[in-house]
Amino acid sequence: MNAIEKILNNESSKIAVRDQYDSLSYCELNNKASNLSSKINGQRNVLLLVQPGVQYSIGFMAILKAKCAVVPLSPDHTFREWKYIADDTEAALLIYDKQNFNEQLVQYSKKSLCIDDMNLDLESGPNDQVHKIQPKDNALILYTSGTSGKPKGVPLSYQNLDATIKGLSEAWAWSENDVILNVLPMHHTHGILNIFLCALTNSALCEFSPKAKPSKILDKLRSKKFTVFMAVPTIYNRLIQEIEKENYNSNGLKNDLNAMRLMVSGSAALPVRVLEKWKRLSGHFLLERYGMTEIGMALSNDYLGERVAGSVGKPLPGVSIRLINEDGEAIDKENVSGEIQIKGTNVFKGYLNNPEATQKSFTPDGWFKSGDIAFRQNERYFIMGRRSIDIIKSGGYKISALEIENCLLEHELISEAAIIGVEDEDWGEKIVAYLVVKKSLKDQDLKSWCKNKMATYKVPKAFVETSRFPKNAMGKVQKKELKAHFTKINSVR
Ligand code: MCA
Ligand code: AMP
Repeated sequence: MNAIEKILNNESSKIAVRDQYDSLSYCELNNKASNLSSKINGQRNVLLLVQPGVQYSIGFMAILKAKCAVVPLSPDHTFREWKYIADDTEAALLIYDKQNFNEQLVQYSKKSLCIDDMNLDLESGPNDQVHKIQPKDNALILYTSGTSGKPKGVPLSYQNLDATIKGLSEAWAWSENDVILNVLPMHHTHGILNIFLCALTNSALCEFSPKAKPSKILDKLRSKKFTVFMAVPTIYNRLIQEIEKENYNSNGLKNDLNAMRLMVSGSAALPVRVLEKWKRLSGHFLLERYGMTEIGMALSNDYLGERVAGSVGKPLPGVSIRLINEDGEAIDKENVSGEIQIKGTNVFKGYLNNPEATQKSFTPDGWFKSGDIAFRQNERYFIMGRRSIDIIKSGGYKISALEIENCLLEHELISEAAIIGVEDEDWGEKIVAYLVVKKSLKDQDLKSWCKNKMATYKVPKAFVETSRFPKNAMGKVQKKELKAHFTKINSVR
């Protein structure tokens, strides 16, 4: 049975999802989702703008039961960003909750349903039907930043989701006894696929605590209720700071985390410094893995075997990996770096409405080109960085330099803009804007201007005004020089 079929047909009375307000058993979740799905029929791609939690789970499953694709929207985005996705997916329906009501978006959507206003408790029949899926149909459309500016739609079929979920279930020994704490956003792979869908496929319990502060996450983790936790490196780094600030007794902490069987880090490089500190304080050797929106998960350290600091491990079940050098040849030696390319049922078919980007992203023989550079040592992969300087990873979010530059150029006083990612202890990489301006601008005014146009996590953390950019003979901005300049002015300060 496909992983999603397993979820949609689970009639058990075991608790499936919980948040600060409510909890639902698998049977209740499926009943409510069936009731909601009867209002969705006929649409194709459905926007879901609901706070991560029980209502989100109902909305998500209802859309799948209606045989539509879920298009999750981030509550942190602006109308402009939502509109782009609504247009690109030609979504005919928006499901939202009261907390995220946005008049502009509701008016813009052809049809909308407020999930909080609906009576989903009716005794109804639709869930009597065994829910069957078509493996090649799209189940989910996620958006990822690209090198060409606008975010790209990544349609994932049931088959794609199934491959990653089954691979992770086997590799990480998921079971119905698991209880996972989910603090991640629910419009990206890490929160949706690795946490939510893996938990539900395995009849485990997923508890949502969106945007929890480090102290709250720690309290939850110490409650001994949870067996699995997954987060991005920024979150582990902040937990460490919180532990150090509060002077926690590390033996007490280790004892409190006894019930935890697996702690995972991913979405960005985990600094070895963070891994080691976390191990010392918590007793847990973080399991690092590597994935991408387009491919789900590809590489993982061993659950039971040895884990290696700084490595993302070996290919997950069903995933083929190869490294390719700059001449397009496969590298068969260890310790030689090249681009990671991926093949497997987990890999998507192509970007939404973007055959050109799709063509550029696959080799003629069907391997997906990740753009990440790695080498192999003792069968394990080590990520060295990305091919493009214009893709920035900040706090686990992938951010396109070009998208922010294009936006900044809409400002009447900005003539040139260059976005760079600079190393940062908290964010991994921090976004910095270099600007050539017609008149000097205050950082605060620029930040406020940006916040009307883009999610706050994309807003540059620092602005540097300059009279001209270093450029090569072709007129291309030399971003490495800007990075070096930023490091220099900050070491002087
Ligand atoms: C929030 N801000 C950020 C970020 N998050 N700025 C840069 N990068 C970020 N990631 C902004 C806030 O809007 C705020 O702006 C200011 O920074 C301070 O926010 P703070 O309260 O410190 O942040 P937070 O709200 O606590 O969020 C930090 C976070 C969050 C919890 C680390 O960024 C997060 O949930 N990241 C996870 C993203 C994720 O799930 N990625 C997986 C993608 P202001 O002060 O101006 O209001 S999937 C993926 O990558 C692949 C498939 C994979 O392998 O998993
Ligand atoms: P996204 O497309 O937002 O899902 O982000 C995928 C990208 O995150 C990958 O292409 C990598 O650059 C990065 N990434 C994910 N996991 C790791 C990891 N463990 N170490 C380094 N980079 C990672």
